Amino acid sequence: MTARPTDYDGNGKADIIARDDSTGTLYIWAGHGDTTFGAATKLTTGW
Ligand SMILES: [Ca+2]
Repeated sequence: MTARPTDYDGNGKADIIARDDSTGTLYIWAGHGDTTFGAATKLTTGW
């Protein structure tokens, strides 16, 4: 897995996006702004 923090949805709270290198699937964990994150959500495949 490779991951980096970025504000993917533009709400001012850093989210985590990670790619599963074995499947090329991108997941996002939406940040709550207090260092906690929501459940993983599949973004897209083919990465
Ligand atoms: Ca965000």
